[in-house]
Amino acid sequence: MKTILITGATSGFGKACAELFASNGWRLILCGRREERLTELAAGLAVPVHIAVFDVRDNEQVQKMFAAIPADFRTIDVLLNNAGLALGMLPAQSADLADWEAMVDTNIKGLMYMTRMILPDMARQKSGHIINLGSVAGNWPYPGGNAYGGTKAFVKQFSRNLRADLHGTGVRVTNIEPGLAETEFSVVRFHGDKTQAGLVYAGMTPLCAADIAETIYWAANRPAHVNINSIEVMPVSQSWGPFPIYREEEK
Ligand code: NDP
Ligand code: 8X3
Repeated sequence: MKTILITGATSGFGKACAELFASNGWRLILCGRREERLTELAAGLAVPVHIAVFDVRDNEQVQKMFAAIPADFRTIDVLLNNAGLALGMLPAQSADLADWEAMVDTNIKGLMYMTRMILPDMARQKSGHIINLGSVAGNWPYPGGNAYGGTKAFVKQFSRNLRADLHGTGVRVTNIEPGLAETEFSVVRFHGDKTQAGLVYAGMTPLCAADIAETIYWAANRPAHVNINSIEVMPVSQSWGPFPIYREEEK
């Protein structure tokens, strides 16, 4: 039985991955800050589940979590670095610095803490797979994407550099880069404003959490000699626009 550790399993992609991997017989380590959600999720799954309640931004909590993993769950085949968030969509010149710091602490530092803890074991066992949640925002700029896109660009390049360092170990690294997907993502981004969040998906069909879970499951289940470096996925109704050109007569 294989084991996957999923950060951010209380909602969205992480929860959908927990359900999909469990239905395919994987043992799960489910992480998040909202304990009651993890307990409820675990209760509905017919595989062994270890719950870990902690904040990925706190390296001491991350280290304690790894130390407390029960023996049966210690050989981790896949680390899914999924916990993350966007906060705000204001232009950089008026953005809230606290939002920027929270995104850096979660999307960059939290992901690094998790990865650094698990890599020595994976390198020693000469197998394992780090799957990171990047974003189209790490590939393409858009107004208001500023620090969020910056954190996901970090995730992209960090993923590639991990592959370089892990050369010869057999450890795989994949960066998943979704576009618009309806989860709790936009409610979090707009600080709980459900109306504003709903407008993001109005009149279009966004990706859903199951779409990304299936993509992640596929990447995790390629033969051991195959490394999927990255997968960018958008809803059909999301694409690119022309470069805006500022004209002197604009008001
Ligand atoms: P959700 O808001 O639905 O889920 C986010 C998850 O991250 C929650 O389970 C939350 O758990 C966890 N999380 C957030 N902060 C922390 C923290 N400090 N410590 C521990 N866990 C934390 O969003 P999605 O499922 O959409 O997002 C998952 C990932 O996918 C993120 O990295 C996001 O940036 C990325 N992504 C999302 C896209 C989208 O359009 N939805 C597109 C591209 C990428 P809890 O609050 O319980 O701790
Ligand atoms: C989330 C997708 O397009 O809102 O990473 O940045 S997008």
